[in-house]
This record gives sequence, C-alpha cells and structure tokens, in this order.
Amino acid sequence: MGGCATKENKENKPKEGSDGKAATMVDAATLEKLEAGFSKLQGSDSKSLLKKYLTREVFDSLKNKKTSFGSTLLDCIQSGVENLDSGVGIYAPDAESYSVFAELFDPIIEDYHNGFKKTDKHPPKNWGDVDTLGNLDPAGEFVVSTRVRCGRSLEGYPFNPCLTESQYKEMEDKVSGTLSSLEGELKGTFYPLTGMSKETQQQLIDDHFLFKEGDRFLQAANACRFWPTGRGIYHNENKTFLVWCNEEDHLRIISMQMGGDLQQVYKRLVSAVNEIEKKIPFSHHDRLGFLTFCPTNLGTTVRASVHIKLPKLAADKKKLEEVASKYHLQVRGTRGEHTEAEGGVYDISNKRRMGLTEYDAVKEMYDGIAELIKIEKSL
Ligand code: ADP
Ligand code: CIR
Repeated sequence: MGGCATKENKENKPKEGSDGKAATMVDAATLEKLEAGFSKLQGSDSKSLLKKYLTREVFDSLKNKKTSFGSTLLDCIQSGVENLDSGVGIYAPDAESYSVFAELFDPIIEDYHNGFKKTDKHPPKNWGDVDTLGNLDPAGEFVVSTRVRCGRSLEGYPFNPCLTESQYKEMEDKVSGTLSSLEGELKGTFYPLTGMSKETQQQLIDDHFLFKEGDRFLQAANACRFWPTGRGIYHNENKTFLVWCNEEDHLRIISMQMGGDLQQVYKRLVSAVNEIEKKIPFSHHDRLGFLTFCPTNLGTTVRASVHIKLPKLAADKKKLEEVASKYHLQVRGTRGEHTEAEGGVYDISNKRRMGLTEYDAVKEMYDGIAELIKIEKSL
C-alpha cells in the first residue's frame, strides 16, 4: 500500500525526502499494485466513474505522483478497484490529492455534480431564507421522514487514511467538548462508539440514526483504521439533531424527523451548523467549497433526503430512477447507500452538492420530490 495509510504521521506534517523536499517518486511495489489495479478495472464491466475517467493516459501521468502527505494514486483508487460495483470509486486521502490528482478528480467531479467544470468556482456559502421551504407532504401520505445532512472537515487534520490513532482521539475530544456547550433544542450527549454495547449500536443503526459498521467501500479506502477509536455520535434527546464523528468525514451534521416538514428540519440544521462553526474552524477550498473525503460530497456537502413511499412509480424501479434523475435526484435504499428498499421505502435526495448554494441544493430536493408526488398521484 502506498501513501500515508500505513505510516505514523504524528505531527501531521508532510513527509520529506532526504534532501528536505517532498518525495515525488512512487516505490516499485506500489507501482506494481497500481498496474495490476488498472488492468483489473479496465478489464472489468465496472460502471464506476473511476473506470470511465481513468484512461491509460491519465493513469500514466498520475502513477508516479505523491502528495506531501505521501498519498499516491493507489490511495485514491483502491476502493473502486477492490469494489467494482462502486458508483464513483475514488476518495481523496488528503485535501492536496484534489490538486495533485486533478486530472482524474476533475472529470469525475464534473460528471457527478452536473457539469461543474475545472474552471468553475463553487459559490460562497448561502443558507438562504430558511422560512421559505414548506412541508412536502402535510397529509402524511407519502413521506415517512425527512433528513438534511452536511459534512465538515476539521482544519489542520488530513482525511481518514492519513490520521494517526492519537489524532483520532484528539479530534473526538475536541468535537465532544465543543458539542457539549450547545443549548436549547441542540443540547445533547456524545456517545463514543468505544464501549457502546452492540445492542445499542445496532438499534441506532436500525433506527437510521447511526452510520453502519464495516462499509466495504470505506474499508478498502483505508478509512476504518483504529475503529472504533475516535468514532462516535452526539444527539439531542429527541434524536432530531445528530453529529457523527470520524466516520467517512470528520463531522457529519444531521437534522431529521418523522414526516415531511423540510422547513423545520432545514432550519434546525442551519442553526446547528452556524453554532458549531463559531467554535470549530473547518477546511474550506476557494474553488471546491467545503472539503470532504469523497468527491461526491464537496461544495455544499448537503444531502437533503426523504424516506418516501411511491408504490405506483416504484413498481418499475428503473422508471423511478429515470424520473428521479430528470429532477437531479438520487434514489437509495432504506438503509442508505448500496442498500435495498425495505417495505417500499426509498431514500431520495439531491444528487449534486457543488456549483449551487446550500439553499438551492435543498430546494432541488424539495421541487423534485413535489414533482414525484404529483406524478404518483396522477398514476
Ligand atoms: P449519508 O450520511 O451520506 O447521507 P447514508 O446513505 O449511508 O448516508 O445514510 C445514512 C443513514 O441515514 C441511513 O441509515 C439512512 O437510512 C438514513 N437516512 C437517510 N435519509 C433519511 C431520511 N430521510 N429519513 C430517515 N433516515 C434517513
Ligand atoms: C461508490 O463509489 O459507490 C462509493 N465509494 C460511495 C460513493 C459516494 N456515493 C454517492 O453517490 N454520493
């Protein structure tokens, strides 16, 4: 394995060659794995964006590059090589990877985020007027629950594959300490994964509050080292406001509740993020917006979703996906990405997160779901 994943990086400093300059050449063992991975991917019928954009030309131009954290192309692509059923197949082991391996990340970003070009700049943060989104389903016929989440990375720390065990602990302390000062509706408790009973953990997962364990896409990306160290969940008493610590991203900030009142869910998220941002500095990039481990989450990092039953439309899953994609929506299963729908409940959310404001990302989901409900009623 190349890169920082297997090495201690205690002071969070870029690694240097003996001449004091950042090393650029990749070792023979990593190059061999890269070649084998490239052949495996290109010889497969994978539908991933990684396969689509990792041409021989791009591969050759990137295979010898390293970030100053020591991350290689292998660290970026190994999840998609190992999991040929990936939709995307690539992660950034550290923020610098987005520039060093831009020849690969840029076209994937453009494809996923609806044409966000390498010359485009993500707009400044704008939550808009939080009082203007309504209830998607006041009669409660279709929408089971509504959730809006965003991701944040703590400034000064690399992403999962480059974090040391002591950094995980330090980050957990920082996050739980900061969240403990929240008040009112946001007041809650931090529960570390370390020491949590398996029953409690499974119940939280089954109720859609907690991230799952053993995600093979994250594992292959080297994002689950030292598990469960540094991982945890904070939530208020009603579990309408939650924060995940050190799963895929450093932080996932979540607002959710039963029913279709997107306005209330969104308002709660915005007030929580504003409070947390006063206390913790987050990594932000001039062009890419807020920085995240997966390129699908860059920019606003916002995924606004409903758990929804659309029995007539969903009778033909392909048709549901076609109609959803017309409104720039993504369909997931009941337990999230890479899962199946249970009891006819689908998770439908805005797909793109870049090149538009936070408000517009949520509005895209609102408008699209309103259309899907209209279609369902007409069938
Ligand atoms: P993400 O955190 O990227 O949004 P997942 O797709 O893994 O990722 O979903 C995380 C969890 O959130 C899953 O348990 C999923 O069922 C739950 N979830 C997503 N949207 C909703 C929703 N609208 N209502 C209830 N639970 C939801
Ligand atoms: C995949 O490529 O399927 C996983 N690595 C997850 C990618 C993130 N998914 C998404 O569509 N937002």
